[in-house]
Parts: sequence; structure tokens; C-alpha cells
Amino acid sequence: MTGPGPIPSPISRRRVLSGMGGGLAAFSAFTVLPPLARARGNIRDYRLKAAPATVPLVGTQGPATDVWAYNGGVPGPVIRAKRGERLRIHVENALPQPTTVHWHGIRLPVAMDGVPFLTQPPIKPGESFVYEFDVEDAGTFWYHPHFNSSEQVARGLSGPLIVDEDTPPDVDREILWVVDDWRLTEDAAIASFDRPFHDMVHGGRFGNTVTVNGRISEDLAVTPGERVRLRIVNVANARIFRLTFPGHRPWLAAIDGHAVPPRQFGEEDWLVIAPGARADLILDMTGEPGERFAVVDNSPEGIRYRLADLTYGAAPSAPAPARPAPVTWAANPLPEPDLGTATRLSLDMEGGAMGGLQTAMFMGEKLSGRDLARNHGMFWSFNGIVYPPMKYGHHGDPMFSFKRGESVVMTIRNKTAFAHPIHLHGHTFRVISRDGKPEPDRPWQDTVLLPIDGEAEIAFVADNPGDWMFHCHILEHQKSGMMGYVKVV
Ligand SMILES: [Cu+2]
Repeated sequence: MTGPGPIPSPISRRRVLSGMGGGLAAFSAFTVLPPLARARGNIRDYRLKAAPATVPLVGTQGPATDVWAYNGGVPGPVIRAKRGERLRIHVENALPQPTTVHWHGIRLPVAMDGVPFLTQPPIKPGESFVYEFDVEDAGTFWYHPHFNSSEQVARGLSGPLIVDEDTPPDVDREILWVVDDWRLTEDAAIASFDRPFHDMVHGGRFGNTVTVNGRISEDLAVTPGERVRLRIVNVANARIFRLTFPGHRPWLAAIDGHAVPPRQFGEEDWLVIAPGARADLILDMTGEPGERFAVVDNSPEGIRYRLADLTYGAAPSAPAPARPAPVTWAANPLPEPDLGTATRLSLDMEGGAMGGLQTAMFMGEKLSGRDLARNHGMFWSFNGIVYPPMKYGHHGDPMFSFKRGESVVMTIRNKTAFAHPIHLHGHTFRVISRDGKPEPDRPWQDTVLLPIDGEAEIAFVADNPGDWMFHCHILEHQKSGMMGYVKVV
């Protein structure tokens, strides 16, 4: 996850000029609701209302931004429970188009997974849906629409979901950063969605404004000597954040919510966190009273975004005692794949600019890449198959079928000129190797970033019955073919 990185250029901010746009679509209705198992633990009730709202993304001095938001805020409210409890979330749709909510990283019954048409009917404008599921794993998770997500997430619909460990790590306080990337006009309005092909065929809808918790950079007051748990969630459509913490040496202690043996950053290391992914850092505030340090995103284009300034206040009257390095906290109850007997298969990713598809299967027909691009707006494939866009409301056959309890090792190969974070629903996998080399600590993840020409092996137990999406979490890639589903029976 980390690697050395130079500091390329002064902090700047690019702007794009364009108008607002959007689209509505009509969908057939479903009425069947799934039965629910009885709650095993305490139930926590939440209400989410998805609706247009206005928020000060660029600060109260600049123009306000019209967004789509949960409960009027960007990001949406923190949904929080203890491990083993049950969440019951009443979602009301006050948007001008249908929606659903997906609970990213949570292992739950498939009927609660929030994938339109595959696991539930879309929630139409004016309608509601109640999601209810037990949370088996502690960690940092998040929620977002899975319906027209490249537009709905870009307009502001996302929020954090935190499940507390039975014994949380020993820190002085916890800080949550939902990091996002917005494409705004000069007036801080959300830029148009009406010409998406360029984003689809390249690296997705990159923005020009980076926010933490729905605001451009702000000061974060810290106390010398304190130890903080910093939870970071990347809810951007496309931006892979590469964060540096000058003057500090945080430990990476959890990936996608799941504990890893804490690994301390060197001075030059950065935290790479792809769309959909999360990281928990343990960060000791080792600065002096009155000091100020910028936490910075180092984008590949050489633009640096300041996410926040750590501003040091006065020293506490009793200085903090020296602390030992943080230790690994308790693992989640994840099923261990049996690598000896696992079914082995591969997933090859193709398409996009600077490469592109020669031919691929689309809705049962073999089509040329040119035909797919020009006539269907589709650019990417998994194993030679271009996943049909959601507007068809049909999902075709699963890419793979597994027997419940089967161990699986999947080799994912990125044969494209872009990086892709691949997300699997309903399961958590170990990343066991990268580019043929064993991955240290074999971390549990739900989203794995495949660099250009990269290869990774993931391993998991297909223990959750149902139809589960896997897709690129660059939402414009997902929309233009980079998606599929597995069936567990
Ligand atoms: Cu992608």
C-alpha cells in the first residue's frame, strides 16, 4: 500500500468550465421483499433521506454547491454499531431518479446488498426501503448508491459506516476523514455529466477539488503528544489518493477495516488509497506547540492538494508518556480459504484508451471494440465480456458459480493502461500475492488496486449465498463494462 514518492510541485487547484446536466431514466417495478432473519443482537435504527441539498464545499466564503445528499450533509451521517449488533436503516428516496444503497465491505445477506435489479428493485422517487443486517466484522466501512452511481456518488451521496471492535485500540481520540474529489465549475457547481465517454475510456471522472468531510482544506487542531486513530475513507469516483504526512510517521494498522500488523511509514512513504478503499492509521502527534504541517495528496499529474493542516496547540500540562508502538488488534471472524484445495481461476481486465478492445461479448453477441465504443458507449471487459449497462435491467449469466463453502483463488490481471480498484461484494478476500511475489501479511480486503500491467492473487471462501457483484470502483469504468457477478449456491 505504501511506496516512496517525490514531492512534485507547489499546491495548486485546477478548474473546469461547464454547465450542469443530468438524466432521468424509467425502470420497471418490483414488489417482492425478502424475509428477514431474527436479530441476534441489539438493533440500531437509522434513517437516511437521499435528497437535493446545498452545502459549503469550498467554504463559507465561496459559493455554495447544490448536491445530492443523505440527510442534507456531505458526507452522509456516520452510521455506527458495535460488532454483532444489527443495523436497521430506513432509506427514503427524495431524488429525481431511482436509487439503492450498498454497504461497502459489509458481509450481509444478499437481499440487503443494494444492487439494483440483481438483489433488489430500485427505490423509486418517493419510495422507501428498509435495509436490515447484522454486522459481523468490526472496522471502517461506507455506504453509497449502486444505482447510476457514477452520477449519484459524484453528486455527493456517500457516508461512513463504522463498526466498533470489542476492544478498540488504545488511542487518545479518533478522527474520521471521508476524502472526496469533485469536478466543480468556477461557481463551485457540480460539473456536467453529459459527455461521459472521455472519463469512461480514461481514468474516470477526475475532479479538481479535493475535500475532507465535505470541505476544502481546513485546520485540524492537535495536541502535542497525543495518539490518534485516523480512519480514512476514499469515496471519490476516480481519484486514487496518495497521501503524505510530512513531519509524521503514522502506522498503517487496518486496510478496508481489517487489522494488519501495524507498519510504520518512512519519511518518504505515502499512503495509496483507491476509490472504495479505507485505511486506519495510528498517528502520533510528534510536533511542537505552534507548529503546522500540511497533509497532502500527491496526484500523478503533479498537482498537490492540501487536505488539512495539523495545527499544534499548547503542550498539555502533564506531558504524554512515551508510548510503545501500536499492536495488531483482534481479527474479524473471517473464513480462512484452503489454498491447497481452492478452485483456481483468473480474471483478465482489458479495454480503455491506449490499448482498447479488439472484440468482446456484449449481451450475447461478439462485437468489435469499435462497435462497442461507438454504438454502445462500452469500453472495458472482464474475461472478454462487457457487462451490460444497468439501464437494460438484466444481468445475464454469472461470470463464475461457486458451491457454498468453496475456497477460491482468483488471479486478477490488469492488461490495460490504467489502474483499477476491483471490489467484490458480500465477501472479504486475502490478497496473497502481487506480481508473483507473496504479499506480506496477506491482508484482508474487499477492494484491491491493480496497477497498470499489475497482477494480484486473491483468496476467499465463497460462503455467502447469492449473486455478488465484482467491479472496478472507478465508477465510470464500472458503468462502461468493467463489472460482473459471481453466484454462490
Ligand atoms: Cu477501472
